[in-house]
Amino acid sequence: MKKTLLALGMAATLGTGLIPAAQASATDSSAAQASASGRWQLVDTSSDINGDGTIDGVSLRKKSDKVCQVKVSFGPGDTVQRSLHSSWGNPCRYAGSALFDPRKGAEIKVMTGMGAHTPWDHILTYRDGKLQFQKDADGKRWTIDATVMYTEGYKRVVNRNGKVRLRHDFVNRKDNGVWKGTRKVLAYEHGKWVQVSKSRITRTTKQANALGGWHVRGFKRWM
Ligand SMILES: [Ca+2]
Repeated sequence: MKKTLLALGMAATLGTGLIPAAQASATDSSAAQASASGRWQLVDTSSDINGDGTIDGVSLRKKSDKVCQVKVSFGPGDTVQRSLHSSWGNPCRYAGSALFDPRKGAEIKVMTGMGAHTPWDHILTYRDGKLQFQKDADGKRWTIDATVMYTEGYKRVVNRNGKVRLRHDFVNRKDNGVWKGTRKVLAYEHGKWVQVSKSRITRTTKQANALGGWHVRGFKRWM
């Protein structure tokens, strides 16, 4: 197992990019959970970021107190990188990759800020030869939360028409264990997430706890 991961890591580092994505093993969790230092750190060797069917290497480094950098290696001499600016402490932590939008290639999530209990994430997607920001419908960064008084989360679903939708639920605790709030449903249209509906929701405490965090396969739930 270790040897396999090492081989994958080397392939990604060297940019050979020859291993089919379907055969790639899970991300090395110890590397993925480590915070980036000033030097490039390979954090993911199991994701296909550009959607060509082979795995790519994802690296992170904390360039400064306010800048986290992401680099993706596709092959020899073929890399792209992007700087992520933070005004919230810049933890610069890799939070996973996922088939998030409906297009080919995985999106990359990086935690670039942390409040008292609120993580702030950048999500990147590879488009037109560049790493581009994938923005929430109402902001550049994405956030979830969980406290005794409110909880917030995103869930990727496929609706009955086969379309990818992203649900954003936010609820506040009211009296008698009742939680009330809103559900916004986002669709990915013309290269961005747009809100297609908004409704009032009511949840029990157990249901409210369950909706908090990220519910997207490949993204860590709480960071
Ligand atoms: Ca690839």
